[in-house]
Amino acid sequence: MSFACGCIRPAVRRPGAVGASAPGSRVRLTRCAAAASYGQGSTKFRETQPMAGKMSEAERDQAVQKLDGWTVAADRDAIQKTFQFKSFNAAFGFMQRVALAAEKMDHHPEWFNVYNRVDITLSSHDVGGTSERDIQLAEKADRFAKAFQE
Ligand code: H2B
Repeated sequence: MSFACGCIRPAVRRPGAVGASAPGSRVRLTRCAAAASYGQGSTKFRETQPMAGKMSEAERDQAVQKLDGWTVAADRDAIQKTFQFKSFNAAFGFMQRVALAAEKMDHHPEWFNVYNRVDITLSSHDVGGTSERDIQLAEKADRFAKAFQE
């Protein structure tokens, strides 16, 4: 069984539940919590929000210019930015905000953190390049960063 969110996850067994599955039997699959709630991963979201397709180079370059400090990656069709904060606490607080937004969007960053620095690369793996989802997540990241850089 699979779901619109793409999640395939074994059902959580409650302690004391009767009827262990026989060896080799199929695990019962259930819908993930993220998809069950009204988030971007939900069926409802997928029905109302078509997936943004791959941008042309010209569209991507124009969109990146409008962002604050984002550049096109040298070696692939992706956008990137390095964020600096006053402390690890601030950097990690920022990452938590981005992570929650990313999960809601079902669109996740590639990132690297050391102490007060966070390098983020955004690309849409499903279309093999940059899409409007990357631009939207970049804008959110910029907004969250401001709050943690004050
Ligand atoms: N994140 C990013 N950055 N690109 C994707 O194409 C993508 C994602 N796809 N997060 C999602 C999850 C996909 O793997 C699931 C199955 O919807």
